[in-house]
Amino acid sequence: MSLVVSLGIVGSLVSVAPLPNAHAAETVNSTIIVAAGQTFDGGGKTYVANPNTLGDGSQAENQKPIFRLENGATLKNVIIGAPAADGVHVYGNATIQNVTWQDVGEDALTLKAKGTVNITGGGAYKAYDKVFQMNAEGTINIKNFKANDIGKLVRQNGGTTYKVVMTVDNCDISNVKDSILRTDSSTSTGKITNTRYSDVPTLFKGFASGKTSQSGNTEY
Ligand code: DGU
Ligand code: CA
Ligand code: CA
Repeated sequence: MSLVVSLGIVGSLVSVAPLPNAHAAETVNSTIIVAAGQTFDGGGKTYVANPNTLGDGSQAENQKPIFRLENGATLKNVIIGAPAADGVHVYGNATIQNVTWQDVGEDALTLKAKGTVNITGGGAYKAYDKVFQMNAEGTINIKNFKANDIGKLVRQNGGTTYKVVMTVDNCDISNVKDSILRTDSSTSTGKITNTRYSDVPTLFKGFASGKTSQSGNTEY
């Protein structure tokens, strides 16, 4: 009798006042724009694309991003789940802090206009091809980042000759199909320091001689 009564109380509490689910993902129907100089702090929440409006996260080109960062914007404490569509697009400088792509879509982040992108913390997983795509000149600094099961960590858009500076520091990169940093430009530079890596065919691909440097790395 008392068991039935207490279960009844629990049942009515749950139905009247359900606890908010901190782990519920938010489905993004149209790209979230972070205005110039502004910060978007996701507070650890997971965001996924509506596959009908942004893209299904396959290798099909021309999908839309979940986030669009204008010059000087910051994106922090965000988990991007599946489908991830075309991830994050950056127009100019950006700061990316503690952003994790659980299952990279077409790619994870694209530089669309000249700038410097500083990425610290977070990680990227299950990228069939590219994680960070550089479609404009600039710099990408990746620090304290983890990547596993990826094609390439950074790719300068194929066949382009502008200069991209790519640095990787204190990262953990594993199960890579192609390379960590790849360019076709003779002026671009790549630097990998203090990084652990495993199952990586080559650290650098396509760089001119003298344009790469590495130190303090450990293969495991
Ligand atoms: O040649 O430029 O994959 O931004 C093809 C395209 C291609 C880009 C890139 C991207 O490299 O669309 O996703
Ligand atoms: Ca692409
Ligand atoms: Ca893309």
